[in-house]
Amino acid sequence: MPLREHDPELYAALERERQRQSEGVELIPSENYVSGSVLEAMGSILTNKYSEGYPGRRYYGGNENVDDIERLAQERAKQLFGVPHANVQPYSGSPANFAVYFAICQPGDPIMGQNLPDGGHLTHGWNVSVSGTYYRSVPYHVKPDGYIDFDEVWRLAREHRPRLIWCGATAYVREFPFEDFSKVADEVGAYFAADIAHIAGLVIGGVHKSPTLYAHIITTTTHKTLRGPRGAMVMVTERGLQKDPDLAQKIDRAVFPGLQGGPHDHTTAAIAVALSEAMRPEFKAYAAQVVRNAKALAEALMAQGFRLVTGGTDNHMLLVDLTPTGPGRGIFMQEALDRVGLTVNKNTIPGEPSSPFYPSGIRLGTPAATTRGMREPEMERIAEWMATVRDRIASFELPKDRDERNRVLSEFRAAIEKDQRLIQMREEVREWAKGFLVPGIN
Ligand code: DSN
Repeated sequence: MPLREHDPELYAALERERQRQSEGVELIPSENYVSGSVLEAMGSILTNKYSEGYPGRRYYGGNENVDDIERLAQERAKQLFGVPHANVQPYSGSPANFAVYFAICQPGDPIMGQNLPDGGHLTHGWNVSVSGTYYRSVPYHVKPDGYIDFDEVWRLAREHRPRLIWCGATAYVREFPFEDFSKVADEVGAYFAADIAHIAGLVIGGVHKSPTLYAHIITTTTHKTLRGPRGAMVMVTERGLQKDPDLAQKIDRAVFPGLQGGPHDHTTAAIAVALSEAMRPEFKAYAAQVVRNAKALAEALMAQGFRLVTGGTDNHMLLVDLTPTGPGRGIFMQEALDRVGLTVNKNTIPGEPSSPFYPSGIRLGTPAATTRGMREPEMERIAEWMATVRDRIASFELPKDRDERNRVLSEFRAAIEKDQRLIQMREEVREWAKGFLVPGIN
């Protein structure tokens, strides 16, 4: 029975989301639209199977087809990233990173990663995460100009002799200095893990330096610029095997049985499909356009008077510093842009003067819009809309006092609901966005 008839309530919500995804512009840099083929693999009967173990070494019968599928995904990952070992089973990025800790660290070991409010990831040692509580986290920071403070990285590494150093972030707009990190790791005897979740598709596309020659371990999600299903991989490089010949087995044991049970075979299949898509020449062209669009959007936003962290971007992402109009304004901008169908996320900026929940910036990126075929002229249009939205909400300031803040936020939400220019803009965005096909939907 079709889902529409089988579960109309759920179907209606799904339809609303389908509409939201096609009638707005997705600018969250960690999101993308997968192909119809990836969706087909993801929604397949493989979800019915249990497959604890690895190809040829399972704890359940009936895995001959799943073995073939998982081997395909592994081989494609190895070929694309030029690594000798790939584990494609982690459920998502955070479990992939925890597998790295479980494979090579003991509780209490010093570890280094980019500080969360400076753009780093929760799992790289932030204090509310297991990574910052079971291990002794020594975070490094970005300088006021937004670039990684490499003098600090050297100083902290020499002082604390970390077991593991992470390079990778969720809000960093410049090329990662993988080679420099490998020098630091070598000098202090640390493992060097590159978390390329955000930029994996750019690495494959040749528009961001690859960490393969420098890192011992590479982790990545598969659903961001890589344009696959929600999932992740942990890869071990030749360098990693030179440092520790057992590293691949340690990673595999950490993923299963260390942290996980049965792999999600439907996700493994969809990862294999996405990796095959990433091997095609069109994917290189896509990755290059993602970066061109990000640079065009950066230029257009700056021309509209926005201030960007580091003054631009090298990758798919932009970080807008809204402090010239007051601290903590990320929430106003995110919600007002949502109102007109432009989806971004509020984000901290270097030296954040407010708080992570009420940060002073917004983060945006071009992977999803580029998948829909948007190009440089469309980036200019988006920047114009963003500038108008900024000007419409310029009178709202975020109070420090909680009750006062709630009052202002209520007033703000009521104001953007009835602002005639924003209502009109919602229709403009809707009509315009519908002209760009969404894979898997149109
Ligand atoms: N949630 C991801 C992102 O948006 O960058 C990081 O885990």
